[in-house]
Amino acid sequence: MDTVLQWPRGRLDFSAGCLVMGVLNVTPDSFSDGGQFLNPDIAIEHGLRMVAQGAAAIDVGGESTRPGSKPVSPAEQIRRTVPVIGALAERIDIPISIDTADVEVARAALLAGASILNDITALSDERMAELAVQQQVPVILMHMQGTPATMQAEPHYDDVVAEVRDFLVARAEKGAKLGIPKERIFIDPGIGFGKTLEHNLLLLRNLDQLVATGYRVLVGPSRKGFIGKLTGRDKPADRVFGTAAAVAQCVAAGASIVRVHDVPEMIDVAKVARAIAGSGVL
Ligand code: PMM
Repeated sequence: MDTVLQWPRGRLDFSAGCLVMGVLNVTPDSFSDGGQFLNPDIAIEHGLRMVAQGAAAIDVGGESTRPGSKPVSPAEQIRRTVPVIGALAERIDIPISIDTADVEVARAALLAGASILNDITALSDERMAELAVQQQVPVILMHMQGTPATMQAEPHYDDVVAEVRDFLVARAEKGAKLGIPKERIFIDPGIGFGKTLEHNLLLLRNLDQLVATGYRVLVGPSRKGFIGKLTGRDKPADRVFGTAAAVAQCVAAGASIVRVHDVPEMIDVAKVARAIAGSGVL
């Protein structure tokens, strides 16, 4: 796999090792930053701040997927995200991804200037793959057991690492068969999506098995519930150091991107972890 991923409307350079993607949720109810960036001006300002802090990409979402959350209509997701994506795309030159499982939202976001599809349902709707092929953009395919409304009720696996890996490889192969070039497919274990604390730990501990599939790996451990359980920190914003430990492990295991809320802090973590791992040129 080349160290630089290039597509008609974007570029990501992995030569220094794992990159940091900043999260920008334009929602009233995301578990960590819900309500903070619902005002488009404030969202745009935060996006620009993360770029200035060194984010390699920005992930914009208009639907909370926290445990127990209800789906948001495509029209409302578009209303929330498109103005923010449009304004950011005019001013920044790093890729913007759209966090949605809805193909209409994805299409509108790409039209507004996004250039990566972040699909937490991993091509459950084949039209998402067709859109990626037609628009020549990378896709992020995430594993989830159940749906956000029900996923934390009673997650069960016989072998969580093998099942998540096999699911992701199957979906990535489906995407490749539909015409998405392999190097443009990222796989993501979906930390917290239908997983107990033990499941999340096993996935992070064995992340090298996802990396060994040959697909680039993206991981989103940032401020999540498993960190709260381990540290006793109820407020997501207080989970920055816990997130740092998870990010260090992702970098050590060979992940290509970590999706985080605390961009400058995790860039420092990534720099040190990359240097220790001996990845990239420093
Ligand atoms: N986590 C959230 C939302 N979208 N997308 C990917 N690819 N991976 C994740 O782990 C992920 C995601 C959870 O909510 P947040 O936006 O509040 O972090």
